[in-house]
Amino acid sequence: MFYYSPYAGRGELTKLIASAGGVELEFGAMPEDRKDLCASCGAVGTGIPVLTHGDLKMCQSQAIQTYIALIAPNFAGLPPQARGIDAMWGAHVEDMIADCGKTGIFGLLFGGDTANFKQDDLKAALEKWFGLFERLCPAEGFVNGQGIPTAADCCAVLLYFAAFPFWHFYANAGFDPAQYPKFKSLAGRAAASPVLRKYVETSTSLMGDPFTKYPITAVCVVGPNGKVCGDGAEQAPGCAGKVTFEQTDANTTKISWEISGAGKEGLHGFHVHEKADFSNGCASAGPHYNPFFKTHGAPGDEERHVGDLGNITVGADGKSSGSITDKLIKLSGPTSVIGRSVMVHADEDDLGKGDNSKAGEAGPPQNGFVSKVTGNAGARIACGEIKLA
Ligand SMILES: [Cu+2]
Repeated sequence: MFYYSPYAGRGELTKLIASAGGVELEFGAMPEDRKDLCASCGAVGTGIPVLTHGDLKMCQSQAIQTYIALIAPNFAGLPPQARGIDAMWGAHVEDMIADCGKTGIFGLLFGGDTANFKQDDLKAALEKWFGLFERLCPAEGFVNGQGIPTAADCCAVLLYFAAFPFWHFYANAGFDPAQYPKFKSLAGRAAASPVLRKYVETSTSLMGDPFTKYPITAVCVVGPNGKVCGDGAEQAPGCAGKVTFEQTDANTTKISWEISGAGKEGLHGFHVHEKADFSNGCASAGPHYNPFFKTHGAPGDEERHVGDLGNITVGADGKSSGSITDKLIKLSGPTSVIGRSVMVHADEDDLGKGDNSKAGEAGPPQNGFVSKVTGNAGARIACGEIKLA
């Protein structure tokens, strides 16, 4: 039985390691006064997390992580060297938190104390640690060269995806962990691995955030964004409209749209793309937003990009309006779509169920043959940047 707060903090790494290792953790309800529970687990004061397992009662996050990894069936064959490297990563994470803590960030987060917060120091600490992590990350596969992520890879997932406290460190320091490419792709690979993907998607603690206030709203004004030749805008030169987003809790965002001039009647692909770069019209907005390294699918599928919103229905008058609710579109935190783009396509999105025979070929996706990449949704007829309202 594992006891911790509902947010990521120092409890999250244990949960990630349990998931990767195939250990089913039970979560205990924290008593209102936890003094006795903590004391019985060997803790000073009311420190958490604490763990009970049969006769075992213990505390200290790193010790609990080690214990869970040792009993994990998926890690049964891990050599001692790998266990050592895993422990090293865990210790680095603790040292990083301690370094960041010296900059007054927790006083700022919990008490609004701006006077004693040293932003430059926080940024320097993060740059120091991420420089190290980048150096320790493999270009491919996982840290210990195993077929599945181990605790070291779980550290990368934690640092990249956990809202509390990590994304508050980054936001307040003006720091972007996505600037570390090997680290970013290791975190994405590990999060997308079969042993972690379910956990990462459904965990309420990983991206849960005590400091985010809902609702959050955003708008996106879409249009052809110039470049009438070459990027599809000529197929519906007057396509324009507005898309609004409202996130009401950690896993619910309502997306409403009103589009006109969308050309032919019928279904048109409708996505969030990675970037709001329109330097080459809608063509330069990048692929579907896909932080979890998945393949293209329908909004209700488990295997889908975060940006996969399916189709909108355009009438004979070229207009479309409607709304959907989605669980993966977020307006804050590590997988926020703010600063990314909405895209309207000329053709129907086949939702990953069409011709995919050229998906593996080099070069840009070839429309009509890349169902699991683009949904074969054709030209990009309107796009715009998603901005906080
Ligand atoms: Cu698209």
